[in-house]
Amino acid sequence: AAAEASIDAEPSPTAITATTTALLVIDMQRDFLEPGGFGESLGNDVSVLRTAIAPCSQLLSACRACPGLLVCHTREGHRPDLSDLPRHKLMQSPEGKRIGDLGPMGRILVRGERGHDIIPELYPLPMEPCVDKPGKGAFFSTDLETILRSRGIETLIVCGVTTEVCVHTTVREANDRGFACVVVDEACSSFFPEFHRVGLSMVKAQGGIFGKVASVASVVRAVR
Ligand code: TIU
Repeated sequence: AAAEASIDAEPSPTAITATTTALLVIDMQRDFLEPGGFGESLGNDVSVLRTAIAPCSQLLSACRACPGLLVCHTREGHRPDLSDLPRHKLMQSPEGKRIGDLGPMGRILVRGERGHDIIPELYPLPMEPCVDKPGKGAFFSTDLETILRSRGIETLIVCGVTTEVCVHTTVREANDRGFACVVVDEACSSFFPEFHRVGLSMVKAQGGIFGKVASVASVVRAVR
């Protein structure tokens, strides 16, 4: 298992050590991946996001099998009293389908509801931290940085949804905080395939301005 290994990434390889590396699985929640949730309430077809599930599952299995490698999950959502919900975010969805409204999976994007939780295929194990975040970035208003620093994490392998929103925002936040990021192409997805493609191009342009991009296969090879 990756005592020291290299991920074949673009624009250049990334050296990793298992004990200073974390897999960060972003927002693989029913609210984004199943009909009747937050993603659909914003006018999106959720089916395209589901292409990321199998690749995320492959990554998760490989990383769980790598001794010392931290697996961490995030969920976007709000307090039941909606006291952490900005008004503009509330007003983004049409009336009746707003955050906090009752949908087929419970109250939309509210913590503790069925729709807010991680899909069963990728459900966190008891010892895997799951960070609840009110925003798009996983560092804003959360203890993710504390969790990563206390473990001495230096590199993040990032997957989840959506590429240009929560994945991008999180990677930008992480990069500025000194974490090297590797975004895993097929294990991320967007409601807009073009945004996925261009989003990843943005990450790896200019010598890797926010991070690097790798395939599932190259990450699996490195952690084996
Ligand atoms: N998790 C995440 O990306 N939240 C979003 O709201 N994404 C959209 O693309 N709307």
